[in-house]
Amino acid sequence: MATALKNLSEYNSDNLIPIDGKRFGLVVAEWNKAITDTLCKGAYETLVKHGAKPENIERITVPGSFELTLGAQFLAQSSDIDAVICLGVVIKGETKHDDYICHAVAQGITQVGLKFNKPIIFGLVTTNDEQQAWDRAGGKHGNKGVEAAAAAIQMLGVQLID
Ligand code: RBF
Repeated sequence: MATALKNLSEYNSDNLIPIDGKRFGLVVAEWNKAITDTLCKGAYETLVKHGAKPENIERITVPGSFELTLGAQFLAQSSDIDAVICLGVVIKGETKHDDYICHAVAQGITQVGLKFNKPIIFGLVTTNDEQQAWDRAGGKHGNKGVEAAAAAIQMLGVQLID
């Protein structure tokens, strides 16, 4: 299983460009708020660690992960924002709601990224239970928010190469 091998807080800094002039949007779902706040902290601290100015990081909250896509679009349509990081936690329940939400978010985020030609990062933790989610929000598998922020920075570097 990939997550058993990869610690989400470990990434290769060699690929990351300086981001002191860049502006970031964070879209954070309120479902499973304690966990998504921890993901958000990991993402925020990673951006600041790599030179982002706190005033250049805009956070918005949306009700649940399903709304991450529209939240991302609100931010992406602003010419000020260079990259958007979407953070949510979807935990399996008795029904297939998790499947519908995850597929909708994956497709929606892809569309927003292609429409606005900006990195829109899929920072969705999808697990069978709450403990597995905590394991990926600063627990034994690291923090998905850190990984998502590193992906955003790396993608901004990729854009520069043409
Ligand atoms: N949103 C999440 O971010 N994570 C969840 O695990 C989650 N589970 C849900 C389970 C059910 C049965 C429903 C109806 C909604 C759930 N949502 C969850 C909320 C969803 O993303 C969205 O905010 C609401 O459906 C309103 O559009």
